[in-house]
Amino acid sequence: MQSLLTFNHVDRSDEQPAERGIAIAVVRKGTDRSSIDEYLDELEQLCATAGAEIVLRIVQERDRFDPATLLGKGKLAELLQFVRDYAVQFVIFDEGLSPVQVRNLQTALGVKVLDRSMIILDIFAKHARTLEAKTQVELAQLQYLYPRLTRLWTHLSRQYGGIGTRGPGETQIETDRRLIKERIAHLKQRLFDIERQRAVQRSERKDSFRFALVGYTNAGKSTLFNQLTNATVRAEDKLFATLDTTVRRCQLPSGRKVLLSDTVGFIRKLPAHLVASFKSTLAEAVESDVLLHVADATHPALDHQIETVTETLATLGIEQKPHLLLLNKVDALSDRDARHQLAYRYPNALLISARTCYNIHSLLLRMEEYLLSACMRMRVHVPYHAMRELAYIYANATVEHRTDADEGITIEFLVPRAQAGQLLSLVEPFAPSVEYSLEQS
Ligand SMILES: Nc1nc2c(ncn2[C@@H]2O[C@H](COP(=O)(O)OP(=O)(O)OP(=O)(O)O)[C@@H](O)[C@H]2O)c(=O)[nH]1
Ligand SMILES: [Mg+2]
Repeated sequence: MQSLLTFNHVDRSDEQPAERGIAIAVVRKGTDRSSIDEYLDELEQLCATAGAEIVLRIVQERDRFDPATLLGKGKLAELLQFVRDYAVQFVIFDEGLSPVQVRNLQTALGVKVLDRSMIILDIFAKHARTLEAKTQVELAQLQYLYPRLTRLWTHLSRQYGGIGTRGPGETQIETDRRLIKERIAHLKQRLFDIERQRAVQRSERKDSFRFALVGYTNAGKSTLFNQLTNATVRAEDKLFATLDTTVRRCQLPSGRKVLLSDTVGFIRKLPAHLVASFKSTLAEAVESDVLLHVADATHPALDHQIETVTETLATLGIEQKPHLLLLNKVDALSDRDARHQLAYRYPNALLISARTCYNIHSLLLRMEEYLLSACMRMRVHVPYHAMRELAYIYANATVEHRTDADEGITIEFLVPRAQAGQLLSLVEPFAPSVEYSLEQS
């Protein structure tokens, strides 16, 4: 019985020809055509990442949406004809479908019917590697599928298989809601335990200044991360190549060190369950000092992608955090004018190329500015009998300068504002033998 609920992914992309499908956007009359194209381009890219090919795109403009099937009867008949003519295995809708709509459409069309969330969940399932990511994906999938996990789901996966149906319950008919609930509770507990461990690790790093890379999926976060930290995390031309968080040290031009994290990317209409399940993965970004928002400057939907990321940051409650917009991939922009236009449209952004390292030094200098503006400079004279305190300073601050004299050691260091008070209270008991001066950078 347990296997019913265990996540069960089979990667078919290398073994079988890609599944073929029709992508359909049902929009209100008068919706801007270029946005619709963007949505369908992205849907097609999502399908390609999941291992499927879109052979036909349909846009259906409507004044009102039919609650039972989204489409009207006439359109549905037309769609059925396309399904037959093109011999496709699935139809995917850009909008969210209710379980009832999925069922009705499936009955009418005789093929698998998917929506955007299902394909995103499918890709997450395909790319999850770590225990944490697998647990998060399974939880999100079960929560998403819970209302659908009646006979419909097992019927679906048995009948059609393939993309959009990978997940719990592939092989068995018993879809006992009680068991699913138990599994959800179990996964939540497991995530809670993982999060507790993570919290301990994060608290050990809390004295370091932290930057987090965030951004739309495929913007180049991992490529930039590798450049800045000499790491080798997976970076590829795929949506959601990264599903977990990696933290590494990054050295700034002055030699000062900060921490940098790379994490899962965002996308338009990211299923709410996924955001909720990935909370522990995103905690590093939530608790960072500065966000580095990486955007793909060559993408036709650049503005919308930036907006989506800003909205997602707002749902995480961190849209007010200091952040720097990085317009990446400028090496691939065709002409100089394009760069100038970007610089004009986004005056506060930094144009970079993670691939060719263009402006990476400027980025490091900007990071240094953030660090300095959040720190205080202190100069302390420590007598030789206070070596324990000296060691404490070395452990908790960035020592910039040290002079050894007969009567003791004078050191100058940077300490994050938040820790300056604590450090002072430690140093003050030495008064009057200890002098200190504060200089704000
Ligand atoms: N031309 C160009 N391509 C880049 C640049 N940076 C990244 N890429 C390419 O963009 C694709 C995505 O890069 P990743 O670093 O995996 O992007 P990501 O933001 O980590 O993506 P996810 O983890 O999937 O959300 C890869 O094919 C990279 O080689 C760049 O500066 N210029
Ligand atoms: Mg990545």
